[in-house]
Amino acid sequence: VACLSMAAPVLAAGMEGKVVGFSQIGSESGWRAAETTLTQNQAKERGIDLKFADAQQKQENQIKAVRGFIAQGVDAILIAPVVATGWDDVLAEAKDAEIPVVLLDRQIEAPEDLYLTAVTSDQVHEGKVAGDWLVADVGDKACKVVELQGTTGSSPAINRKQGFEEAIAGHDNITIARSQTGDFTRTKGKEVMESFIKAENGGKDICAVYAHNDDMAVGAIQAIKEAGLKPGTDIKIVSIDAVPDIFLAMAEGEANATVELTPDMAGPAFDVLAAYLADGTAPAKWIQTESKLFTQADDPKAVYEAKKGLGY
Ligand code: GZL
Repeated sequence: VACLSMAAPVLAAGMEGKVVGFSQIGSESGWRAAETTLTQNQAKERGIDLKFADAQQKQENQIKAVRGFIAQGVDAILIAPVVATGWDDVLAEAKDAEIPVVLLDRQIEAPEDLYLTAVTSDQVHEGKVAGDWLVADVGDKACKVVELQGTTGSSPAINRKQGFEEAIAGHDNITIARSQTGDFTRTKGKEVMESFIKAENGGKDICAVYAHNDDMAVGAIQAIKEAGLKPGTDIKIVSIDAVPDIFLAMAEGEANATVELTPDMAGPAFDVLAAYLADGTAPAKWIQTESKLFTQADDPKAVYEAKKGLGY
């Protein structure tokens, strides 16, 4: 595992004129949109001809796009895999065509020789950091949590659930009363939170929301306010991504904690591809990006100002 600092990457040479196919999941969240923007910027700065395909969150569209890249004979392929399974066949086709594949921001369950490397955070750790924050915040008070899961079958949804459960294990005062996917979107996050509020005494019995990303948390905040409750005080809000809008909510006292996920996964991907395409240097199978907790104590207004220009 190679760990990365959050410092601005020094742009590596070696990819000028290369053709890279990028199968992106879609634009389901602010973080996803930022990853797309930063990938396109990185490609431009490095002289890469980026072929971009948006899959509208459907795996079959991603597989079709990858087959198209193989047919075009691209030099390399980036995939942000919407779900963790079902990739073996198309990755074997890329391997047969001797086209290296780099996974961005989500892992898959497949033989490691089918991809060059995966550039992702440690998503179990992200869930643990979120859970540890809540454990410290509630002390031994009884706390009923509702969970907004990411896309069903995606590695972040599986791993962030696991990490949060590890954090609250042994703290019997904290229980996850309801858990459902909000598919990483604001709209669905709001809808599911409305159903949780209805089911839990108008929301009065809910102590906290754990959302697998900030966009679902922002949707939940709207639902909580429409139910006449105060997000951030009546119901604590903890989520992941650290997109600018969660810091606006924090500055208003309407969100409490978020775990940062860098949207610049393409920089490290292009760096290792440059080396691999030059002389076959193979990177570690996992390039891990950092995770950092932010709370209301971290000057959220200033963080919002600093982040809002970074591709979101
Ligand atoms: C996590 C990434 C997730 C983000 C969401 O690595 O795949 O997908 O947390 C995005 O915002 O939709």
